[in-house]
Amino acid sequence: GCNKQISRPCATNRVPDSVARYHTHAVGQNQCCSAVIQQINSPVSTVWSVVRRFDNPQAYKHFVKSCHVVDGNGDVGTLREVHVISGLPAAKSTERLEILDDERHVLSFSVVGGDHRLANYRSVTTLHPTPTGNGTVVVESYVVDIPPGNTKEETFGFVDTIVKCNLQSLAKIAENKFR
Ligand code: A9S
Repeated sequence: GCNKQISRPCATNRVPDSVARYHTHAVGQNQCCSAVIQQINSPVSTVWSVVRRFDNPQAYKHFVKSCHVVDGNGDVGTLREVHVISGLPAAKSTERLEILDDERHVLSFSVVGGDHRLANYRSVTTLHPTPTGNGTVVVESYVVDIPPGNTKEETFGFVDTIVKCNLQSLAKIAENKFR
């Protein structure tokens, strides 16, 4: 079978080219890719202090019950095992840190295992200061296989909802951090 990959920026028409380049994914024929954008009324340094903790996603991801680093010490290649709350069609996910750039504020991870249906999930999260410097724009894009039996629209619907929840929770936490 043919599984041609095309590289395209994923739903990031509203961001500048300098940002879109981090959100350009190789997307196979049975995959889909999308992006969620969230404005936060807190500086990049504050938001980054939460996002950069690959070992502590439960700080803002409500679906995460617990997380254990199973290999590595925080560098690229570090593996974490995430256990999720009940009620989701999954119990755990094994994830690999792909990018951690403290200067450009870029974090990326990929899903390498688990008992869920989001095979080959990979996301990239970038933070950008608003013109005043008092705020942050978060862009989170992802690419994932469309699970057998699901449509592209169902896949977007499911994943976009989770990512939006995570970023809204991130905004709440970052905005309350130093108050
Ligand atoms: O954790 C993230 O940043 C984003 C997503 C979409 C995570 C999804 C998830 O962890 C569940 C919440 C358990 C849902 C995975 C990998 C699979 C699911 O089915």
